[in-house]
Amino acid sequence: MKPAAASKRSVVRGQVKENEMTQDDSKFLRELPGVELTEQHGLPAVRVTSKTAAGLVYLQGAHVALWQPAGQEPVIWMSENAVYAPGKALRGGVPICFPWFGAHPEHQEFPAHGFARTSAFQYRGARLGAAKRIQLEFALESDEQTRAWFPHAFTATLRVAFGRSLGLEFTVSNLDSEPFSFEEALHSYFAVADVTRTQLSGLEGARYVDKVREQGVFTEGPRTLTFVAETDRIYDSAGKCTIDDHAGQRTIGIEKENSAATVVWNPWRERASQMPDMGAAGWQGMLCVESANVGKTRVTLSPGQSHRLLVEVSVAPRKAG
Ligand code: TA6
Repeated sequence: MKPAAASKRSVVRGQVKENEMTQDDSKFLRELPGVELTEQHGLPAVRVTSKTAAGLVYLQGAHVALWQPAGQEPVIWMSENAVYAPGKALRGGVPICFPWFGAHPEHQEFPAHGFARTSAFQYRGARLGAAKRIQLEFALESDEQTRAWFPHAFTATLRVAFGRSLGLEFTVSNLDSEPFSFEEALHSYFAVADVTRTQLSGLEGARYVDKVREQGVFTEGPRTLTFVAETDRIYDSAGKCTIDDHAGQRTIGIEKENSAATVVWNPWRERASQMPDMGAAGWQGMLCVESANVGKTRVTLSPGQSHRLLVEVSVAPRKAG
């Protein structure tokens, strides 16, 4: 990684494959057909309704809570028992974990998974992108409150593109005069018809830390993953993953850029029963596959540098077999 003196637009960790969200220089508009500022469950949100998809993003946490391409069941899972209240993390959707993942390393009393997911983002507007995807932009800027937890000047921006595919682009910029490090994850909950009949491919042969087995380090075997018990793993993996949802007869493809770790999580029956916002049967209908930079893959930014994490999600009918 190049040290300091980089321009504000420089991006760390090698070449970013540009997508239409990063290439597009057009402005985000306050008003666009199919985009509505609204309130849902008492929280401010932006709703997208187009021929290709429906979407919903809460301003709290820039939390994507719905992506439903036309003719499909929702692809992003949201708990029926989620608690919607200011400052309370929502169960489901795509929580943004930033600037740390899990518990804070020194201050256990700080919010789990960082403060981004419970902070109010600004809505900056919408625009129509390539393939008729409606793009939204949300931003969080450091202030007195964030400095109490993370003493650095930064901006964090989420761009979301709703269409037949879902695009997510999370950018962190260092506006400080000192370098800083952070962890990040787009903690995506995907909807599956039955997790016990779901396979995940793309992690074969990858090393992982298993939180369920005392943080032990293991190497994944040559087969696709199946799910039979609580799963909570951080894989060294920058590649594509595919969820094969047998019961739902569809596959969900998750491609990413600038993410060196993939977190896979399902709490399973017992742990889920201790999580009131998960709902009794909720765990069976979800699988978290999270695009992350955590632990040893945390990101360090020099003053003026930015880091961009890109995720593209697609859905397709399952091929027999
Ligand atoms: O990403 C997996 C994980 O870190 C798990 O350890 C699990 O606790 C989960 O996130 C949910 O965390 P939350 O703070 O949302 O309850």
